[in-house]
Amino acid sequence: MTAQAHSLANNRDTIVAIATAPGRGGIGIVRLSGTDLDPFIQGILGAKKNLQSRQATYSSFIDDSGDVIDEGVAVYFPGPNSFTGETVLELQGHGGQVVLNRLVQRCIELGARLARPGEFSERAFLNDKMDLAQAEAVADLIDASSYQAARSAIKSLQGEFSTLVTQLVETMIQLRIYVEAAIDFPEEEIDFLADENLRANLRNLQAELRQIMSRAEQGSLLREGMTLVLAGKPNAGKSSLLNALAGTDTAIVTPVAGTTRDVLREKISLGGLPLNIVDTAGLRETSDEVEIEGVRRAWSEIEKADLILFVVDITETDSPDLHEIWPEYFIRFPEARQPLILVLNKIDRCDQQPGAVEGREGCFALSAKQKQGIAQLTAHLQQVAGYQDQAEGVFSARRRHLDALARALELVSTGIQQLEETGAGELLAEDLRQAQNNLSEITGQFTSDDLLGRIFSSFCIGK
Ligand SMILES: Nc1nc2c(ncn2[C@@H]2O[C@H](COP(=O)(O)OP(=O)(O)OP(=O)(O)O)[C@@H](O)[C@H]2O)c(=O)[nH]1
Ligand SMILES: [Mg+2]
Repeated sequence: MTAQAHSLANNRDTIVAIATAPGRGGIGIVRLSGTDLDPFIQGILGAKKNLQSRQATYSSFIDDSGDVIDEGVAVYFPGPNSFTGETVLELQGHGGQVVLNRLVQRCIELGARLARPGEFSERAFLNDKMDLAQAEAVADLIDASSYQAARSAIKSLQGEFSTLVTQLVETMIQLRIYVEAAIDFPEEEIDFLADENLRANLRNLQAELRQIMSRAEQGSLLREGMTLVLAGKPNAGKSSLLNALAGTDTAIVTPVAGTTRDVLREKISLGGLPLNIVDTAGLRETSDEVEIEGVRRAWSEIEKADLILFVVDITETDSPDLHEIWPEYFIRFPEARQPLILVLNKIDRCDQQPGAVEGREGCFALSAKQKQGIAQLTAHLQQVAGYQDQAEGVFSARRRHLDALARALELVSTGIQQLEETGAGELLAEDLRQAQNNLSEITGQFTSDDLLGRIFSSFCIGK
């Protein structure tokens, strides 16, 4: 199925939206996209201006009674040479909300309708201006919270990811042709399925899928970051550690046990790795109503964490064993698989060295107050996350891409196994067919309208 074959609703309408960020700015842009923009050019720029393709034309923007709403520059992109592939008009005026809203209102009077979130990108996709992974990269580039994330998004936008995926799909098609021919012509002299080349090609395909996955995983990590929850008994120093990691005084720190009650969130970047740190109320039995709620929320955050730092006061803890120190966790989540790090805090009060504790897996010593061992912890967290700074060839990727790659890899692996164990070409052919469909979902070659709707609606308006 080609992109155009998708029938998303209402894509004949002229759509309009403010393309610049809300708030005040030197310039504000209203963008229109549709098949025929002449009525808008006449209605807003006055008598039909002789707009040159992709050139700026200075003009007044007028309302229905000829009053001037604003003065600015109109840029005209006749289709198909535009972002959406349709005819696009950009009205660049002054960046005030009232002025911009009036311009949008004027466009609506003239027959346009407000664009849905992501609708400009959706049209670009439907008109084959970009594939789905690229359209998502536009959103990721805009949302990037670090230089590294932006760099990986621009790579995807330029098509690096899509090209690799398309090449893999091509390889799969070649293999399918070969395998299906072997099934259809079993009377041939040569046993195609026993051919060493076929096996070698399948293994190559498997290796390439693995490699793309690891690059995409890095990209997804950069995009989404990890959620790290600080948990522990009251006064262990969780809030102090949040402040030390964030380098700010976000959380209140006092010697009173039970200081933190609300869940506190701080988004930080550890040398390019985005991390959502969550500070929670100290876990204990209590009759204080507010604190009970705080503890309940703490457990709910613990459940959702990608990584847990369990903080203890080293002067009050002799056991090195988390099972002994924090049995409640293992009782509540008997099958918990989150990485868990035991942080021995307050080493300034004993003679423990900062850093990973020798001979004790997943145990880390530091002083949140004196900021000893924080840099080592940061490096350790990057390592746990599998983050490589300066990693070349990382492209932005989403959960949905990783899932599709993982399913394709699994299918190819089962196919290889089928072939080796039973020599069954039919099963291999079916696995390859499904693997190909999964990969094609990434670029949008094979995607349901439902999925498309969900993807584009998560974009912002005007994009
Ligand atoms: N000596 C020393 N004191 C610390 C250290 N970290 C925290 N403290 C002190 O321990 C007390 C409690 O610190 P908090 O960071 O509020 O502890 P918490 O775990 O957030 O406590 P609750 O919010 O009550 O659960 C404060 O008096 C801190 O100054 C440390 O590394 N060394
Ligand atoms: Mg606290």
